[in-house]
Amino acid sequence: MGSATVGSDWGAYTLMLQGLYAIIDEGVLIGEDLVRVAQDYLEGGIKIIQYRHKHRHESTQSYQKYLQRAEAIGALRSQYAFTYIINDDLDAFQKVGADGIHVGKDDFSIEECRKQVGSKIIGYSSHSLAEALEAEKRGPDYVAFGAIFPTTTKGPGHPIQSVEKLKVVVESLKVPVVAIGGIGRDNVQDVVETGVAMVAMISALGRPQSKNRVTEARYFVDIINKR
Ligand code: 3NM
Repeated sequence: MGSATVGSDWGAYTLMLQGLYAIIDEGVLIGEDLVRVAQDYLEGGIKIIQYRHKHRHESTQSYQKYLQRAEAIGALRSQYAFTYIINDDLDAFQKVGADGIHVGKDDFSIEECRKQVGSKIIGYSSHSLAEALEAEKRGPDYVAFGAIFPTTTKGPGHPIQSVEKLKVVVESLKVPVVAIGGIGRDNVQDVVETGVAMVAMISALGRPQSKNRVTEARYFVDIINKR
């Protein structure tokens, strides 16, 4: 599988860049208690959580609430050992003392992030082998590749890859790879068999709201960690 080593001074994190990678997306889990959601995922054994809120700047109030939630999720690290990643917001990353930041091509550059986060984790979203290889040269700690399957979480026109393409990316990169997009009960096994280091999910873990999220998280953690 993809190496999960992220640098010589990263001993404590070496094991944390692998396994199930839960994304708590404000736009998908609308109106829910996201700190509770995070807690359920952690109870279910998840070790990597990303908090993502693409509409955080709609008002000052919504940004403040977002920051409070970001902080509250991060504070769960006093109870659970997990890696906490903030999506595309260096200010929030600094304010909440997160373990890492995740960016894509329209966000802060990897170089800018590195200046600000030092040796903490930088993740980058890629949508082709060429982009993944090019991004890797710029020094992220992991590269995500997607969407592996069709997903309603991203808008229409989002590129859809395949398990075969994922396998090529996993074999071509030295940094750990995250598979993302449309992954759930029906296809997680195929994704795991590519040897990918991490498997990211938004809706399969958190939707519908009636799901027992602890059980759901544990189901996926067991499959992903079994290999
Ligand atoms: N990024 P779900 S696909 C946030 O291709 C995101 O980079 C993607 O959500 C990419 O697990 C995606 O609900 C959506 O499909 C993932």
